[in-house]
Amino acid sequence: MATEAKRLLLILGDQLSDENPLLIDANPDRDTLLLAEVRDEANYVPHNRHKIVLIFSAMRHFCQRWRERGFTVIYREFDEGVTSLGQAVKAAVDACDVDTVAVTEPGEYRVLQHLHEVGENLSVPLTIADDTRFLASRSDFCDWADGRKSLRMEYFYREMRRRYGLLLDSAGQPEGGKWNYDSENRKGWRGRETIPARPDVSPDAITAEVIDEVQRTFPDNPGDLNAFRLAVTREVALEQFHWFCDHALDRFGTYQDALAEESPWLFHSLVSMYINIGLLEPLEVCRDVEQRYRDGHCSLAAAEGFIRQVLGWREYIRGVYWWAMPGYAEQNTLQAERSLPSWFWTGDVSLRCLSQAITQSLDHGYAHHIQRLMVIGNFALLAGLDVSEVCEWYLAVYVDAFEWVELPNTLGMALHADGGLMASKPYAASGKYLQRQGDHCAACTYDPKQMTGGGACPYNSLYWRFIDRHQDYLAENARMGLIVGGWRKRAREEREAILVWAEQELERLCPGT
Ligand code: FAD
Ligand code: DLZ
Repeated sequence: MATEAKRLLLILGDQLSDENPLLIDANPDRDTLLLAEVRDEANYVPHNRHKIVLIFSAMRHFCQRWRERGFTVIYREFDEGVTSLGQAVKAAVDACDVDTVAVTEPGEYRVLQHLHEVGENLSVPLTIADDTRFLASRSDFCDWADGRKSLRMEYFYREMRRRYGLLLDSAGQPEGGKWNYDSENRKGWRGRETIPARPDVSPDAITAEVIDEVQRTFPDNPGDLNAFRLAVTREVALEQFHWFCDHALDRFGTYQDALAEESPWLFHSLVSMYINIGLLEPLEVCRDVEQRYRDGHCSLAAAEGFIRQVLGWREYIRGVYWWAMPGYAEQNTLQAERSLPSWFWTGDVSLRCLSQAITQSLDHGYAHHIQRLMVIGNFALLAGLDVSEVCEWYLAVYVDAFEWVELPNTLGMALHADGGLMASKPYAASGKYLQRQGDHCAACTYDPKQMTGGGACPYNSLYWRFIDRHQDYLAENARMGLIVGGWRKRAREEREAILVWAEQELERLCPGT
């Protein structure tokens, strides 16, 4: 009988799942695992320290788990000075007797290119397996997207609901008669409900050691590690998710778009980073939430809202990334090139909602969707901040940020730099929207009702500057045409006063080009 090939299995820092296709049929007598904390991955953007601790500590726990299962695991710690994944693979191939190297397809185009190069220079073949942890494969998405005039998420989502049988009634129709309950999920925050306190996760000895190392090695990166409270194992991530289902899910939908002074997370799940690095599986969280609804623990709108984010948005975003890369990263439809102001790295800006969203992003590596899209992203869109610089900032500061998910959300959804491939109109809004969604304005020095003059909310004049600047482009858009028409009908003096004020505010807030 032919002997089976001995494999070196490279597990990347965001592939820490027992469902990793390489591990499904792994055999401790034949296979060696390799995990490596490497300089290139840790330094390609100034990652939030929470993210580095999360990944390194989760990698070390994963290593321990697989060693306990009897596997040989080669683990390279950061202070060994390994520069790249390729260097780690080459050293492991040289050190052990393996016939082949296997890796699951990485989440980022950059890393895929690197692995192809690594494969060309190895003495043994390197194979790249499909990442089966996503619910739509890359080719599923291409089949759906190719030839379509527009890639609206809603239609993709309906197909995914049918395919996975989620929230369907006995006739295979959408539960409750509608596919989407988004209209019930837009309530603003007026501080009238109690937001449950999040349970802390105490760092264990491994995490404490990683925190110490990361404090020393990355002194200038953002992130207040005194507040590190993330799960680093599947068991604890599951506990966190169940806490969300028990205590926040029922109000998740209602306040999904709300902005609250007193809480960075309101009723959000805080599970993106765990799903993205493999501690939780996307299908298991959707099925669990569906069961909560069927058991009467939450409304249909809450369950549908959550499932739409994971089964719909998350899969769709990943599909768009691979479908449109590498050209996608270069797009800049609105020619946004103003330098990112330095307060993006300090939070020291006078707009209350913006300062709060940026500060918590830097300190904790977390902001919820509306903060990312309508507070920070909206400001960057209106101010015309440089697309690459904004994308790099998002990639750096959030614990859940990997390019496959960060780039389409930032470049496409928030900055409209892809010319509306995903969104039917730019997510541009004035201070009125921010006031409706939350209670920051009451604590802010600016007045959302005022357009110009000291004390006027800068989002207002910047909004009209944006409309004016891009009026020819926006007039072509069915959903923006009326707004452009209204702007053009205003008296010339009124428009000029707003534009002069907007320019002055822009120069004050974002000096430079
Ligand atoms: P919840 O609000 O509780 O939502 C539940 C889950 O749905 C999330 O955990 C996530 O897995 C999924 N989800 C929701 N919206 C999206 C979306 N648009 N794309 C992908 N998944 C989604 N998400 C990331 O995981 N990484 C990123 O780097 C990232 N960058 C973003 C940048 C911008 C400009 C915007 C507008 C959104 C970005 N998102 C990103 C999507 C979303 O904001 C986060 O997934 C969410 O805020 C994470 O918090 P949560 O787990 O509490 O999510
Ligand atoms: C994000 C990250 C960091 C900070 N460090 C490592 C690392 O040292 N080793 C590793 O295997 N992966 C790391 N990662 C995750 C990779 O960058 C990730 O695989 C790519 O972002 C592809 O999604």
